[in-house]
Amino acid sequence: MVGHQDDPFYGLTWEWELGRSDMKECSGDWPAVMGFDLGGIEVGDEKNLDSVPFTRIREEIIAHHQRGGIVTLSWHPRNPFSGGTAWDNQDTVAVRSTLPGGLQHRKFLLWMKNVRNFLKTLRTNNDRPISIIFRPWHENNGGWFWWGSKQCTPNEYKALWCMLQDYLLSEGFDNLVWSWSPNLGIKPADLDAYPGDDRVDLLGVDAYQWGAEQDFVRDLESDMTTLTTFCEQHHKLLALTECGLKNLPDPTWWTRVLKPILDKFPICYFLIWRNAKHEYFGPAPGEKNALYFNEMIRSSNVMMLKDIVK
Ligand code: BMA
Repeated sequence: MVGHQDDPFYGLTWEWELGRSDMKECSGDWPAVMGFDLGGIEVGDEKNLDSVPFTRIREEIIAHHQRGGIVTLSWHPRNPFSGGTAWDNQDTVAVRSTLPGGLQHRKFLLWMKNVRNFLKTLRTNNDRPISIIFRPWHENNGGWFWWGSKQCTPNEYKALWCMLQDYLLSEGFDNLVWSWSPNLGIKPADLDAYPGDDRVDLLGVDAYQWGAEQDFVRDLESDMTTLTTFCEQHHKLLALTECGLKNLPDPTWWTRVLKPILDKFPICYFLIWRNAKHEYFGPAPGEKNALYFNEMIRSSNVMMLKDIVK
């Protein structure tokens, strides 16, 4: 399945217009999967870290579910220790501070409650909870978030994961598909932070082509090989939980670079990152890459919304 982050909120040439989507406008269909982010919900903000009102996020989650689509949520919470952003990676105490006995534990309980309160409102028109692929604490093997592997130990990371999960489970959420996704370049030691078979349903990797194409291909094939084996052995779902080539300098990237890799692995979706003006990752009408995107989605193993709604 094809996914797109923040698909219905903004595109290359527009913002906040209802009913629009760059992907739909160049392909005729919605992505099968839509990704949204909860960053900012923890402190009671009305808009998320990318200026999307949470009321809009709720409406689009419900709309996408009602049309038969799949929703995935990430969360880039602020640094509970410093008050900085999720990228405030200067200290090595932030994770520990959230845990029971930690200085920020009480504050973090409130933050989790704000997440809970939002998740509780994600219900169908006939009042049933909407299934969500929930993907907190991602890219932890990088050193850029306060929950990164340079910022906390694997045990602290797992304690953070479990605290959030146990809280939401105790609040009755049985509609969350728990997704764990390190960043491209997975090393054996990174699996020390894997929260456990009883705590993860779907594994993935976040993989962008920032540098040379051959490095991206080599690294993604290597990580996907590792994860495919892991998922087979542990009976988990596999996805490419974030991906993209920023601003698509090579319009043929979809069919020439990405698709041949995807074809080799049993992934259930790939989530293309957002189309913001200063950095876009998906196709848009009038862009040359849209031709190649459309060619990619014409393949029988690539599914947009209409392909999954029968
Ligand atoms: C990053 C960038 C940021 C954005 C963040 C959360 O990859 O796109 O601009 O704030 O994701 O969506």
